Amino acid sequence: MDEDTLATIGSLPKVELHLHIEGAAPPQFIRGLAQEKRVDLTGVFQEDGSYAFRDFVHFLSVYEAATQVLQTPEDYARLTTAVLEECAASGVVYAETFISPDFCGGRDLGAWREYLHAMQEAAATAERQMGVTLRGIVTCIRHFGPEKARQTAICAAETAGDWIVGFGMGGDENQGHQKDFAYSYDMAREAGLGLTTHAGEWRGPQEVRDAINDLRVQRIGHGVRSIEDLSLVDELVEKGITLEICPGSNVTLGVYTSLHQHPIAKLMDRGVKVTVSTDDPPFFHTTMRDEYLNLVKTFDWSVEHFTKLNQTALNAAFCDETTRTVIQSRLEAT
Ligand code: MCF
Ligand code: ZN
Repeated sequence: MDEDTLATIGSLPKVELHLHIEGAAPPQFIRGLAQEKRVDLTGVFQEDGSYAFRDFVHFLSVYEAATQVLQTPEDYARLTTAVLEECAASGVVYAETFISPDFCGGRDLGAWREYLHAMQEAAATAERQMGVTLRGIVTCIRHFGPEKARQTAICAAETAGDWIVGFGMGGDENQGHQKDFAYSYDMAREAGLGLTTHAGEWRGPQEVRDAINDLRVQRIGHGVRSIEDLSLVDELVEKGITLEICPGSNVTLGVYTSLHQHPIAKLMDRGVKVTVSTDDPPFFHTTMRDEYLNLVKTFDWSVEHFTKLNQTALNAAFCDETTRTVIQSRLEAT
C-alpha cells in the first residue's frame, strides 16, 4: 500500500457508532481527576500508565473502578470534551456514544437530566470548535440486571429527543438473556429511540438471533460471531441489520487471536451492513485512524471500502434526518 493511499484513508471523515464514554477516557484524564478528588485507583493502571486488565471480566471491573472519579455533571462535561478531542484528531465527524444513568446520578431522573445537560453543552461547544457532532445512546448494563435496566429505560424514554437518539445494552453477555430486557426495550421503542444491544461478542449466533427476535434491534454491537452460522448471516442481510464492529477491541479482549482471524471482511463480502468503531479506545490502544490503517494493512482494502463503511454507518445512525443531511455533506466534501 503506497503512502498516499494510507494518508488518504487515515484522513477520511469518519462516522463512529459504538463508543462508550467512560471507556473512551484518556488514562491521564482519569488519573488527573483521581488526584483532584483523592480517589484511590490502585489496580486500574499498569506501570506504563495504560489501563490494566487481564481478560473481559477483569476489563468490566476496571472500567467500573475508573468511573469512581466521575462524580458530577461537570466531570462528565470535561470527559465529553476530552473524548471529542480524540475523535476529532482521528477525523471523526459524527459519533454516537453510550452513556449510562448507572454512572450518571445512579438512575435518578432529576440527576440524569443534569448530567445530560452538562454533556450536551460540552458537545455543542466541541461541535463548534472541532467540527465533531455527538449524539447519545442511553445504555443499560446487562450484569446489573433487568430491574436497573428498567430504571435506565425510564431515564431514556423521559429524555428521548434530538440528542438522546438511542437505547442500548452493554456488559457481561454471559449473564442472563436478551429477553430479560424486553420490557426496557419496549419502553425505549415506544419513546421513538433507535435500538442496539451488545450480542455475539462472547456468546454465539443464538445470542444475535435473540437480540433480533426478543429486543427487535436495528443494530447489533459487535455481532461478529454471527459468522459461525451462515443462515444467520443471510438473515442479517435480509433484515438490513447493521453491525457495529470493533476489530481492535475484539483482538485485545481475545475474541480473535489476530486481525487476520477477524470475520469483518467475510461479513462485508457476504453483504452484511458493516461499520467500524473503537469501543473503548485507550483500553484497547486504538483510535479510529488506527482501526482504519490496521484494516488496510490486513485486508488490503481500498479507499472505496472505507467510504462504504462510513456511508453504511451514517445510514444506520440514530440521528434525525436534518443531522444526517449535514453529516452526508461532510462525507462528500472530500
Ligand atoms: O464492548 C465492550 C465489551 N463488551 C461489553 N460491554 C462493554 C464494552 N465496553 C464497555 N462495556 C460495558 C461495560 O459494562 O458498557 C458499560 C460498561 O460498564 C458502559 S455504557 C456507558
Ligand atoms: Zn461496546
